[in-house]
Amino acid sequence: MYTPKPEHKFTFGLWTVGNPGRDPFGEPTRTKLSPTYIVQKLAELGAYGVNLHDNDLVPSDAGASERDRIVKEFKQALSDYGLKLVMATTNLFGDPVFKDGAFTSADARVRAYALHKTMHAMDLGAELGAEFYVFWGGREGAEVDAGMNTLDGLARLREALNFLCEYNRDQGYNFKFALEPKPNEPRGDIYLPVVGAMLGFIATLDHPEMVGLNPEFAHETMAGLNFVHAVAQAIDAGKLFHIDLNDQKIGRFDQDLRFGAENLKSAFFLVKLLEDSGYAGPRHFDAHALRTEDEAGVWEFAKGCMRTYLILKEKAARFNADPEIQALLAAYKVRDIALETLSKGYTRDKAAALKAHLFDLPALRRRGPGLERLDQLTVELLLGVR
Ligand code: GLT
Ligand code: MN
Ligand code: MN
Repeated sequence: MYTPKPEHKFTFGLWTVGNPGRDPFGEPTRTKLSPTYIVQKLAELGAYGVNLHDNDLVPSDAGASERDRIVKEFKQALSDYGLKLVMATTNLFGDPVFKDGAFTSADARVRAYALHKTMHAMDLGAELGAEFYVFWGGREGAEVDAGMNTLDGLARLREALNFLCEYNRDQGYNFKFALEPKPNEPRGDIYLPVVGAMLGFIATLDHPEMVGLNPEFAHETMAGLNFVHAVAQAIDAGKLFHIDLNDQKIGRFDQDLRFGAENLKSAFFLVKLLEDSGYAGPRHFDAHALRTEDEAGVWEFAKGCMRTYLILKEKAARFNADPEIQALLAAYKVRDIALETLSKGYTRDKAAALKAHLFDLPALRRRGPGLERLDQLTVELLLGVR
């Protein structure tokens, strides 16, 4: 029941299970795993697909023939093990050239190079069959505002995405673009820091229909925000294209913990939201094993992410089938057909009738909605005693 299968659409980035455990204070603790080995292992564990940055696969100094050899070998591994390349993205953060931004850099040469690198990376993603193209603006931000770059930066980001949407159309790639917000790290402040900000920005693009979101659990959580609410807003806007699942303690550096490792209740409501809303996209675990772990720990980490998701999915189904929980929910959602009819679909008559209506305010003030009981039952369900 908790065995991952490709139909569950679980994916991992090459950089996630391939993370060697480097941090700002210490050297790697694990040896590098080759992309083809990662493909083999993920397929064995029941994943659906794999994701990559251009340079996760092709080193930045590789020549054309070296690139073609690597890509051919990787394609072969995908077909041998039956794994899909689901999402591709560009590394616009590692090279020092991007230290003050890529698409939003104040330097026109850097901006042009960011477009050049992204178009080549889109070609790579298309060649490998990716459906989604992610834009995480890790370096698109600032530590100081003395450069007065924010307003210009937003205009430049818009220009770059408009350019790349046209490239996407012109080449017939049909990628779904997914923008990934993050409040900070590696920059002191990153532009468009949260889901809502990104949604507002997408509406200003030339092809808003081509562009959606790739929200990440850790990123809203770092800022102390409610990730489940952010995802709900993305779904409501029809913009949940892709999702990065992981975990995070509030107010810390970006920890990218195993899914469900920290905020189990939020993870539960997130899985319930994804499943109940009919989200059909990939479930990407953008996380990595603890730096303490060896390779065996890496695969335990990957199995744990998928298993926890499936356990929470089963808990969500139980929640939906639990008669007492459902009765409490029905009582919580008070119906009043006459008032509901008056409250939607404006007419002058309805407005006049509503204005004249007498409400039993003392009764409304007295009523408790029953959330304590409902939440306790949820906790008991999660703790396995229900
Ligand atoms: C990087 C970042 C992630 C992004 C990846 C895509 S790279 O690991 O922390 O949140 O999703 O560029
Ligand atoms: Mn991410
Ligand atoms: Mn992260």
